[in-house]
Amino acid sequence: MIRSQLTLKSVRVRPVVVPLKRPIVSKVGLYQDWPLILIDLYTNEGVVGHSYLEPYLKQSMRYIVPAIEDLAEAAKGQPVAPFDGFRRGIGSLHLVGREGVSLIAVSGLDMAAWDALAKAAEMPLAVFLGGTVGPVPAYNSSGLWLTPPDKLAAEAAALVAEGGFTGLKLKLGRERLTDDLAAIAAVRDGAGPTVKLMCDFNQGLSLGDALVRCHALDDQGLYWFEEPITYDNIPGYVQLARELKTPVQLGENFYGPRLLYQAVLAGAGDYMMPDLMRIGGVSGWLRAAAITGAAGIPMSTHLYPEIAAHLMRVTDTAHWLEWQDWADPILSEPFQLKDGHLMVPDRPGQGIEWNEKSVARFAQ
Ligand code: SMN
Ligand code: MG
Repeated sequence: MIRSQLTLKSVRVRPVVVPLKRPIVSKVGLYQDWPLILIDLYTNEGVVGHSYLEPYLKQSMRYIVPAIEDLAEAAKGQPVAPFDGFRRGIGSLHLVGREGVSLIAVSGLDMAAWDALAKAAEMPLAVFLGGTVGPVPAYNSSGLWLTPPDKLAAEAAALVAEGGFTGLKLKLGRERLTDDLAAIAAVRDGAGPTVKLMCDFNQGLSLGDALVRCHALDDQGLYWFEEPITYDNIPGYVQLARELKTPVQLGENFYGPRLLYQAVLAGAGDYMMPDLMRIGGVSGWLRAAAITGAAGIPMSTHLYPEIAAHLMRVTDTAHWLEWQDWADPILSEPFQLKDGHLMVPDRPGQGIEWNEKSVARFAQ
């Protein structure tokens, strides 16, 4: 029997704030806890799609939640067809901007729509997209913030042990070079010499400072330099990527595949790592993956490890999955890690369901 099209009935959007094991101390802010927006997309056929967004700023949920609700209201009764929904959503919001909140809201609904479609087909999302379930190489990005270097060795050892990881993300860009060097040495000490160090500056440096700092760290054998400067300073990135031996990574702040395309064309980075909330959900990711795939640029994920793991199984130039356990508190069955890999579960859709008790506890 051919299953008829799913149609959108309603959407429930819930803000929660979950505790973090290790507070975030970074150039993008200090966070003791972490806001999540949970989206449930109900269809007239009874299938429910889930997704979540990580908007960083608790207060931003006040305006992102209604944007998602407005979009869903306008799509009521329409087919759950994410590519169409994407065009319709961004088309309706472009007058207030094609980027920022508009794209964030569209992305959240897009991910829930793909989840619903894969569930209706009774397939894991990776299988629905033409791939298979299985392990995805991951690095642990749940710590090593801009905290005192003398604490980092023990933390690095603990982060490796959380999943047999062979890669860790480390924040750099301290006031003094010697402190960055001390942080790198401490992490190597705790993690062991073979663990790859993905180094993130979170746009904290001016181009001049980035040239000085990155050249000074270029012989440290670091795995990548991530976002040394403002994400949209494309000529600056072109210069950094040309001058540095260490590969330059960027992309978590690209709003939509076109910005990524322009960065690829310009030669702005060796590696790219779109964020699902900004690139346009699953639809945006698939389009971005076609661009990096054609260009031969390795593509990594940013946040959203559960859905990102499915997408990595079908991404031509799939590189590294960024692992954080931040959504675990509200998931009924958090994903499993094995030997530095995140295991894509053999469950329908993304394979996430909410732990409603925790959701109630962390509700805003
Ligand atoms: C990041 C993510 C979430 C909070 C702070 C910093 C980051 C990353 O840029 O790449 O993980
Ligand atoms: Mg980053």
